[in-house]
Amino acid sequence: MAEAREQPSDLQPVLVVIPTYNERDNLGPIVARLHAALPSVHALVVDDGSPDGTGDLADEMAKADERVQVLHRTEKAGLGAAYIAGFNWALERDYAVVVEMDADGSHAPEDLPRMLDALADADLVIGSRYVHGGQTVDWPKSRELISRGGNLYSQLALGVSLKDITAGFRAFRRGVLEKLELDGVASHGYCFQIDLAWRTLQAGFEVVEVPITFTERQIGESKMSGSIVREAAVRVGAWGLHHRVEQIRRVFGRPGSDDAEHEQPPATADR
Ligand SMILES: Nc1nc2c(ncn2[C@@H]2O[C@H](COP(=O)(O)OP(=O)(O)OP(=O)(O)O)[C@@H](O)[C@H]2O)c(=O)[nH]1
Ligand SMILES: [Mg+2]
Repeated sequence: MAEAREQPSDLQPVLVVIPTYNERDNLGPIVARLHAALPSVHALVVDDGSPDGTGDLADEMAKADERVQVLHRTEKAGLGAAYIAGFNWALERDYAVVVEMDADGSHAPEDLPRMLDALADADLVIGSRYVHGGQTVDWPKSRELISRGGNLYSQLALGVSLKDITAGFRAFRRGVLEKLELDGVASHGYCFQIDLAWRTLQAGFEVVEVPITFTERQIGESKMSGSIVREAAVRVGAWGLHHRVEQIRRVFGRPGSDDAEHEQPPATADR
């Protein structure tokens, strides 16, 4: 169990964004664990009108604890859109660090203090299942295969060495989110995670992976689907192709035009 402690002053205050869709049974326990591990962090629940009343529960929690805030959105618009809304909410306030964390218990809040420590020497810290010391618990082999396949595909397509670019447990320094053009991010499912990591690397920021223990959700339903996998495959392939074309253009002294891939952030660094 991680001990409760304070973060360096330039890494405070911290906002943990928790997107929810039908997580009524998971939300209370995960926020309690978060505050046991890190009493001073704030949590923002971004709920997309969950039919099971997760949003109402979040309101009750917010009433009882000033560290909890809620952002209600009217319809299920995907994980990516929920995070972008949460990031914009954070940037309108004075948060120095913004964390992504699932509500389903897969991301252990007890791992977060180590991740925030690593942020002292990084701009983005990714909680990684696939670096030394990282692990998955109770995850069906089929899901791990999709996850590992998605990572290998991303490594090959984008030429990055991150071991877990699809991971959704992350801590960003505020400056990263300010620099990335968040309104141009259209990815929905776990492609959103690849998208943000890729944009962060392209902008020249330091990205570090810290080992975590990822545990299969115990309660509730996964929102993972075939269309989420297809979205990632198509988009990541297109980004990789665009990146390679830009590299070739640079070698031959012909800087590319901006209209080649309208969603692509400008490449300011080669990683
Ligand atoms: N606000 C909002 N939250 C969502 C949406 N889709 C998923 N989430 C939340 O995002 C987090 C991750 O979703 P999961 O269904 O666990 O998806 P996953 O972690 O990729 O898949 P599993 O590994 O199967 O759990 C959970 O807290 C969900 O409740 C959405 O459309 N809107
Ligand atoms: Mg999950």
